Amino acid sequence: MKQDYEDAFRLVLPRRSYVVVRIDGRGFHTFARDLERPYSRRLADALDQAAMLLCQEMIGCRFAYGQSDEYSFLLTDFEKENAPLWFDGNVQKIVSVSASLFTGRFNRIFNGDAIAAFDSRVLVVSQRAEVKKYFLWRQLDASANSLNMLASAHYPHAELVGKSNAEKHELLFAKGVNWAKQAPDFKRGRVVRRSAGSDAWEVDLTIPVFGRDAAYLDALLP
Ligand SMILES: Nc1nc2c(ncn2[C@@H]2O[C@H](COP(=O)(O)OP(=O)(O)O)[C@@H](O)[C@H]2O)c(=O)[nH]1
Ligand SMILES: [Mg+2]
Repeated sequence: MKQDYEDAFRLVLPRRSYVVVRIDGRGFHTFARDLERPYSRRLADALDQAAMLLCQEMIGCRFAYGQSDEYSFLLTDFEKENAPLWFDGNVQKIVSVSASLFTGRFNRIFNGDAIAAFDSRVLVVSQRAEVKKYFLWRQLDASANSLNMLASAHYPHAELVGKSNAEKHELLFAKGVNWAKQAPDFKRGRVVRRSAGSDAWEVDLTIPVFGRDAAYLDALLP
């Protein structure tokens, strides 16, 4: 049974690569409908707590970056000879256990009426420069999401369709709202990383714009 059926779907990650695991809330457009707009601290805090648990649990986790309803985790196994890879790189284990741990912790902390679900996917990136680009890409998405959330808290959807980012900034300005003055983590996202000189994990709520301060990601990436 194992050979004929289970092993046929056994997919294993290559060794000594950068591995990204991304968790994303399922249907959060609906789940978050009644939450604080434009930005919910309750939602962000529960996501951060769930991400901290995964950072502790995932072997080889270096840091995690989160925004909106998602968190991306970077895993590596090449800093030491014979460093282990989480679940020996078994993809089905990695995606299912990461999603279930994250989902369990999130729901316990968030303590809502509806059950939130999260999907998980795994990506393999061979080049360090491409890993940087991946996190730049997620942060660009964070800023775009953040502006859209702010704009839709002040204008009906119909008035925003087809508007450029510059036009959204102007519309907000007309109501005395300035996106630049929002909390830094709601504009740029958050990072879970090891505290300096300790094994404990902490959330950094004041991360820079990755594209402007290259040193920040550089220090996090092996
Ligand atoms: N009210 C509120 N909603 C949020 C917040 N952060 C994320 N969301 C919602 O979460 C959705 C996440 O987008 P996405 O993953 O693309 O859509 P999904 O497929 O519906 O989960 C956004 O469209 C928002 O509706 C927040 O801070 N407050
Ligand atoms: Mg989602």
